[in-house]
Amino acid sequence: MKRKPVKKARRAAPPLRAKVKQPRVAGRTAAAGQPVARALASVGLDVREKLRIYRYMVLLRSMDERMLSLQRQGRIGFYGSTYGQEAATLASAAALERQDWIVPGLREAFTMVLRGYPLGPWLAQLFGNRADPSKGRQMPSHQASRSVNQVSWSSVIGTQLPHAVGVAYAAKLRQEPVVVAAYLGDGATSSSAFAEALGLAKRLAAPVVFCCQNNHWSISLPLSRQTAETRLTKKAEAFGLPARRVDGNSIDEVYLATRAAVEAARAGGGPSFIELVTYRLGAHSTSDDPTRYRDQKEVDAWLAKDPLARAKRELIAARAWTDAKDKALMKESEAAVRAAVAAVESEGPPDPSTLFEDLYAEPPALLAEQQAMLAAELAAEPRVRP
Ligand SMILES: Cc1ncc(C[n+]2csc(CCOP(=O)(O)OP(=O)(O)O)c2C)c(N)n1
Ligand SMILES: [Mg+2]
Repeated sequence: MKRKPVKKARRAAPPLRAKVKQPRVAGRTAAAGQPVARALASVGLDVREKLRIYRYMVLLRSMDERMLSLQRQGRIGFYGSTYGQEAATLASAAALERQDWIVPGLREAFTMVLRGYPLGPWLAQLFGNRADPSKGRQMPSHQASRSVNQVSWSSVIGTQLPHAVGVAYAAKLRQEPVVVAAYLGDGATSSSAFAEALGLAKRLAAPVVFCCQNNHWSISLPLSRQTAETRLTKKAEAFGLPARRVDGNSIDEVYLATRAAVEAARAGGGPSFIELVTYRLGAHSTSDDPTRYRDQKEVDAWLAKDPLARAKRELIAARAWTDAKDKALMKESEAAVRAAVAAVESEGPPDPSTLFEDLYAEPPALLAEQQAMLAAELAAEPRVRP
């Protein structure tokens, strides 16, 4: 992921509307699911569910901090953090049902853990070792598991979106009550696949909710320079999709908007689009240094809107949380991450014979020959064996 170094700090991204409106029914056009959606939106978010989401946000923050440190120590090769986007990521995923699918962009690997996936194999994927369910074949941070209905990040920007429409359309053809959450960044709205996916989704009335994390940056390119139309909802409306813009750092707004859109899609209302307005507080990835292109003042302004601090304040105000409990949760989360690292890091590399698995039910003769050759080489040169 190379980028040209930019010497001058860029102009700050355009400010948000001072006040983001209360959640309302997804979209403006009539959709079959609207009564359900309206009912849900007026109920509000249960404080116990909000607390559950917050706990995972804290765990994700601990994970991000620890993994950045491990990457700098050379213990993992690469990491993409969700720093600053925890509410947008986890509160939207929490609005899905178990049978729903997540097709992520670049920030949503940890939604798997929220949906019940264990920390151990999730972490082992970063080490690419013997405990990694993807057998060391994927770039780190590209976790996936059928057990929680989630495919891996799409690092090729935008290409996940037509796939997500395909998954949703398949569910529709099978008459299954499945909705697909298709995540994307603000930058992905400028990809050709975005146009293909939204046009197709509308035409097929596919049950897909496009969850766009507008974090204001596409690596070193600010929103104002990568797209002429910075109100991303307008881009979705151009394809006939109902579109909402919400405060992506508010658990309540994200959850309620996503829930309404998901239930509308499930009830046959077709696709919709949600712009989650948030901010990438950290680097694009461990291969990036944002101090070379970004004004610290802009970062500081968003640090004051940190979704974790905000959720903590709101939960304390609702008498559902205390400072003491919060301190204990921080410690507990850090300890959980450290324990999971300790449990998987020492695993050796995947067995070389696994290179030949998973592609063919019956390997062709040429592949079988190569497998035998590798086995013979390894037997003759045991030092290269894991
Ligand atoms: C098709 C394609 N073009 C360019 C890139 C290089 N690239 C990687 S991430 C990125 C920016 C993505 O920005 P955005 O969609 O806003 O997601 P964010 O990283 O902010 O979550 C780019 C241009 C790529 N991976 N794929
Ligand atoms: Mg972005």
